[in-house]
Amino acid sequence: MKKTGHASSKKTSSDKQRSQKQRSPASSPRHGEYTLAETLSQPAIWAETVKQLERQGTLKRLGAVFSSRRPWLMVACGSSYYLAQVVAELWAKYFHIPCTVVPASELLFAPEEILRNSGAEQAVLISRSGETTEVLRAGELLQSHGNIVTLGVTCNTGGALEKLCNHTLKLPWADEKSMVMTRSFTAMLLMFQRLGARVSGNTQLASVLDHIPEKAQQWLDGNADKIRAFGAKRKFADYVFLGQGAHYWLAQEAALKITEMSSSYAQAYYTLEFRHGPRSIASRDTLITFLISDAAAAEEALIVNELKQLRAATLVVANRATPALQRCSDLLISLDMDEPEFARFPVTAIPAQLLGAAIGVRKGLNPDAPKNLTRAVVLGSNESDPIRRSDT
Ligand code: F1P
Repeated sequence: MKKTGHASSKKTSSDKQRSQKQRSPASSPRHGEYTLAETLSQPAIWAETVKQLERQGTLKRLGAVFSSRRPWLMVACGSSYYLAQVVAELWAKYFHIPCTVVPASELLFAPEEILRNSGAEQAVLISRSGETTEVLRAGELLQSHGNIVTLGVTCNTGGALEKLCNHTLKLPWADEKSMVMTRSFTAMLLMFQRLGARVSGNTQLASVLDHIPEKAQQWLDGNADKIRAFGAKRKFADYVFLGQGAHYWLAQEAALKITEMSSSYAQAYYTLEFRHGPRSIASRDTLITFLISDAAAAEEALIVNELKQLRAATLVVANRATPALQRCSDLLISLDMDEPEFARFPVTAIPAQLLGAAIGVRKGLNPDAPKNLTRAVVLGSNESDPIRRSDT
């Protein structure tokens, strides 16, 4: 029995965007126009996500099917894979939910090991497009293991993913016209934060998310231009993103944004791991962005200073500005939110989205349609494509 949560019939932002698609060639968008508009629309999209989930009773329904006690497996690709890793870290830390995350390709090449080691009884397949071949193949594989209940999460109401999952949660209002994921990433993140609270019965923690859309709007109004101007001002040879805990996976997503939007080389590390070798690249041609976490803030501030001494450019994203951070940041972006760190993760994802788009446009590229990329990675037909383990 397939159950779906999908947008109401009223004209959603996706419908409005579709009507935009018919825009005359004369009004073709400027480079990065869609990406910027979608990035700046995130607070409104987050509010719409909460409204739609409430209206459709989606979390209540899924909360009756899925459990915080039985092991989960999350399967995705690209930005959706990094999203799944952020979710698994938050679910483990705040809700003690056991969750393994793998790229879809890994499940296809080592299905028995992954299913045995994870003990998965519940699986989530995340795909904004709902068309990524590796994810669909993973869905087919999980279908053949009848004892695993599956949830598909997508922003495409008509994607192939839905046919392969027992349940599907759709967020079409969060989809992008840009090829690059921005608001779909954070809207799905917010949904998973609420889903984790729901299945673990910790609805009190979900309530700290309630005011994030309006606080994020205020924060964007005061910081978006600063970040964009910083990205447009100077090109760097290397972009590094550092974070601890779940921030490490936001750092991975940040690096992917820079690479996709500006065809630049970007790397991500656990902050303290950077000393163990990668530090050798620090120079005036390197921009190092720190996603400061509550637990590691004091130590991370020392590293910001250390790398400033090595003449690296430093961009610091922290909840509160401190004199120490002020002294060694070329740009210090503070969220200044009273909410606990749990509520701040979606906002922390935004600076790299703005930075990547600004760098891409400065380089004369179009972040809306990055070179060499497609909106979804759709591979050949079954018999021709190599995604099969040689011994199966
Ligand atoms: C996954 C993905 C995107 C990436 C590009 C290609 O898409 O890897 O993360 O930015 O668009 O596809 P999906 O499975 O989430 O649709």
